[in-house]
Amino acid sequence: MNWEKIDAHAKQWVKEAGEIIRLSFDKTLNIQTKSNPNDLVTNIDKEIEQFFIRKIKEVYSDHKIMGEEGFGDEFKNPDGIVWLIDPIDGTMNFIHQQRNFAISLGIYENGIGRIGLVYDVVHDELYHAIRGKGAYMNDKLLPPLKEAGVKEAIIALNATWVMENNRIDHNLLIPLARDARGTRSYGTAALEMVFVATGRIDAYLSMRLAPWDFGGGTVIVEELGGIVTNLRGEKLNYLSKDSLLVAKPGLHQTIIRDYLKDGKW
Ligand code: 2AM
Ligand code: CA
Ligand code: CA
Ligand code: CA
Repeated sequence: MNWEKIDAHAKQWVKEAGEIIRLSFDKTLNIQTKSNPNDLVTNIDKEIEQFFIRKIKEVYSDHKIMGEEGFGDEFKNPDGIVWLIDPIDGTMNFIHQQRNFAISLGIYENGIGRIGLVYDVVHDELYHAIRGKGAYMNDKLLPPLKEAGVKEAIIALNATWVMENNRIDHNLLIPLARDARGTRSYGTAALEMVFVATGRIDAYLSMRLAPWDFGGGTVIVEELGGIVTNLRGEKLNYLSKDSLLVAKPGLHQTIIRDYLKDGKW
């Protein structure tokens, strides 16, 4: 497989999609809700997903596509080449702030991540990796991640997970939030993953994400020696929703062993 060629196409399309999103800032958005009143989608999310599908099908008609907004293909097995597309990760930020959102693309072969791209459209920062070929921010090679401990760590998580709720053992997250040097919440899983890759933060966790949220970021973080699992410490399956823990080496094992081990995640 010529991953460099696929990667070059993906890069070009992500940049073009970013330009469409930047131009949309001057236009009126059409905003709809999905599963609940805080689960939002706009005409631009849908337009960008359809843009990618059109481009991919033109050149790679045998590749399969899974996109958040549902314009991709229906399939149940990971065989062949699969593109995981989140046209806008951080839609609420896109709507309210016109920043702190990203395009995320993950390209998988038989369930194994080969290419990851996360594009911070507003800052024109493209995070990108081909498995085994290094991870980059724009054209700058990123250094491997160093080990870290909880007391020196900035950990990104959403405040709602630390509040009482019926889904998870929120009590277990309170000591983690307390022991960390600091906590942050950016509201965009894809960017929070690449912030771990660049060392801007040390770990990110979420209770429930989908393949299009973590597909691209995983390839980038793993290329640098970071660890990506669910909150039980198990490898993710790239066609299923799951919880997520992304962290520097050492820190990942510590968080699982000292904080999350007894949770029902
Ligand atoms: P999205 O913006 O593409 O929907 C927000 O904390 C992060 O969680 C974003 O990366 C967001 O992706 C993701 N997310 C996953 N499922 C969500 C949902 N049902 N509602 C809102 N955000 C969700
Ligand atoms: Ca969404
Ligand atoms: Ca998302
Ligand atoms: Ca999205």
